Amino acid sequence: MLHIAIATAIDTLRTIGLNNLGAGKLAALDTTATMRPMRITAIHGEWMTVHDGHGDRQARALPRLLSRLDDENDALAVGDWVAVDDLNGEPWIALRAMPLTQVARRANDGRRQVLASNIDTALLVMGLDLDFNIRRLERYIATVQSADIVPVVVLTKADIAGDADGKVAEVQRRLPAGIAVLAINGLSDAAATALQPWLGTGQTLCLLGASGTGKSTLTNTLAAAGQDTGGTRKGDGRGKHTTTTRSLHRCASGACIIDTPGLRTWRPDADERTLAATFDDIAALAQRCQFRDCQHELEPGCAVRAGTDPDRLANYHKLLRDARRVEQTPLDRIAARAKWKAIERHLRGKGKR
Ligand SMILES: Nc1nc2c(ncn2[C@@H]2O[C@H](COP(=O)(O)OP(=O)(O)OP(=O)(O)O)[C@@H](O)[C@H]2O)c(=O)[nH]1
Ligand SMILES: [Mg+2]
Ligand SMILES: [Zn+2]
Repeated sequence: MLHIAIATAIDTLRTIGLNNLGAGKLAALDTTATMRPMRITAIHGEWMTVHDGHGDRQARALPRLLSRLDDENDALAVGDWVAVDDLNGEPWIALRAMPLTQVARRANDGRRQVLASNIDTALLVMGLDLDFNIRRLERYIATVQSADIVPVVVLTKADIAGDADGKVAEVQRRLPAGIAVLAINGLSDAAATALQPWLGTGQTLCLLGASGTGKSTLTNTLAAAGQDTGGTRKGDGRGKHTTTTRSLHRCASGACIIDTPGLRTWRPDADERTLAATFDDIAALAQRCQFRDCQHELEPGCAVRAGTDPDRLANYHKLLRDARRVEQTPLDRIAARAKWKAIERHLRGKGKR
């Protein structure tokens, strides 16, 4: 039921990124008259910063909400729309609106970890210095697209890179057409102009990338956020993990941007089929393979192998293999290993003849 408190707040919440679909999800919550709709803008352990469009407060979440989400392998994240209740003068997050999108990953122990919610565009940040790695970029893109979020490739440090235009062309050649690739200087206001198409009012962006690539630098340029930025460790060009928590900031353009700590590993939280579908260039070519169930490995008449960059295809296979491994039960894994051992033995035997 659309409660009066929610209905009157919706216009104010638009200034912190609420769109019509999000408003619908908020309206679907079973709120009471004392609850107020807000957005989670930062999480520091048990305490979260929530914003109502005018100002922010620190709140905790009701244990019954936390345990219900936990049961569903879900969790509160920066960007969530929530209903905050007043209990004895203290704000408590009582309900969460169903997120329109979530950026999530699998932790090492296999648990699902939500990084951010209600994201329209993910800026995949990669430095044009030592950090440059197209395979990693392809993994990020597949993960983001399988969550129905638009990826934009942002190559930073264009001002100090040798051949920024050449690198942009290299990335564009490798990726399917339709994925935007930009080279920017994150310290310059020109970065806001380059990103303008994704920075409209009501849009929420999320920065993803390794440490030291310039996510916080870009956040400061777009949102005057005052985020700490770090130097780069001498020698290996890697960042120092300056940012340690995720936080949402308002840009002058009316968009919201979520700064995140550098990703070390990012194991996708998506099944094999969904990930495969994000490689739409490969899916299109696969229609023309000789065998309907072609795996694009060694089969004759494979249109994918003939028409795809070999490194892109190798990365595709690796990503799907990794996804399969996460989905597999220990018994499946033993069976798969036995099968490969048998094939290897077979091939070795052939080689000897
Ligand atoms: N010249 C130049 N320096 C940049 C650019 N972007 C970032 N830097 C510098 O790179 C260093 C790291 O930038 P940060 O913004 O802290 O990187 P980060 O991605 O937030 O790193 P973590 O918080 O550790 O994940 C800082 O010294 C920045 O000034 C850029 O486009 N050009
Ligand atoms: Mg940072
Ligand atoms: Zn094929």
